[in-house]
Amino acid sequence: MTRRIIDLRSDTVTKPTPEMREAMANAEVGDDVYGEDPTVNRLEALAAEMVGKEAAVFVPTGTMGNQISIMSWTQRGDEIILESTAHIYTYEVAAPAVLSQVQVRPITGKYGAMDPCDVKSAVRGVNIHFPRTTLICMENTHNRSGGCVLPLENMKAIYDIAKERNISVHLDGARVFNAATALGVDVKEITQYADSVQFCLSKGLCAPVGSLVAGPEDFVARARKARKLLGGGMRQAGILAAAGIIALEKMVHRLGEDHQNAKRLAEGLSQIPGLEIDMASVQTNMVAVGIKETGMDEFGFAAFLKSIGVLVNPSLPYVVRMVTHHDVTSSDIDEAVSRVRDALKK
Ligand code: TLP
Repeated sequence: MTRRIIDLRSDTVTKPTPEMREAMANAEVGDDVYGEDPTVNRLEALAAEMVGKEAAVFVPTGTMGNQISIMSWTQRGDEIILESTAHIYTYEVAAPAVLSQVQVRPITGKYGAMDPCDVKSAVRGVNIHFPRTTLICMENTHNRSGGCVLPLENMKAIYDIAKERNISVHLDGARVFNAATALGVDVKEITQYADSVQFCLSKGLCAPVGSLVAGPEDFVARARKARKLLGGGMRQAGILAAAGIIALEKMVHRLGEDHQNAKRLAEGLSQIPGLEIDMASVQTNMVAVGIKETGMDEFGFAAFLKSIGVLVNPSLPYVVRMVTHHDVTSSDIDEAVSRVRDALKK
């Protein structure tokens, strides 16, 4: 009997819904480099409005969204502050160094949150030896900490420090709607503490492709030009934007289900001898599972789970990451837990 594959590697694996596919097929389109794609224009206006910013630009990926934001806020030789396991620092191929030619100043956080005192002391003073600190990046939800949510007070404290020193703040909000859902607030309550925000349509919101970068008009104009520089000026992108509009209008409200499934998964796995889960870190749709006692490392454990039809990603040393999303049900979660329990028993 072939077993159904339960794919918990990432919420990026979600497929577009039938409604998205229909909207994509029927989308009104034009050449977006001329600003003439009505569906892209509608998505950008909707996105800006939702996160409380003046304007937004549609980009192919979250990585490009973060990088054009850094390019648009900084100059060559500047320094940017971020948390030491931030996606921008860990998973974006050293793009801040390559594209913006800035130096990154990583700060160790707790559950993804930097201590505002550490941020304050990392901001450079005026000195002929020092680079200029021109940008602080935060990430909410925070991927490498296991999807933790930055508390609003933490974001505010860091934003206030930045504003005192005339520094811009960028939010990597790839999963900012998960953060808003977990906090039970409108997403604007979060994005108010950032000058610019990047958020993804292609993760828990199920769109096939795309992210948005939102912020002040002049910043978005620079970001649009940086997108062109990187080859991200798309033509009849309304085909993609049509799915993005449905992602924002119809998919945000259901993210709580993914969070409940993550808790269910974490509770189930935590009963299994050899697996260790910090329940305090299970705040959204991710579960970081410590596996040291199984005698396998994160790569070996991921391969072991693959052999029983459960896909996960290796994360930190002796930790694998499991992500819940639209395309796994609560019974898939129960099935995954029982497969892991049975396989480890053997
Ligand atoms: N994260 C992916 C992988 O790159 C690790 C995932 O599966 O979680 N910011 C954050 C916080 C992200 O988690 C991601 C994607 C991105 C940016 C980049 O988005 P894309 O993949 O669209 O470039």
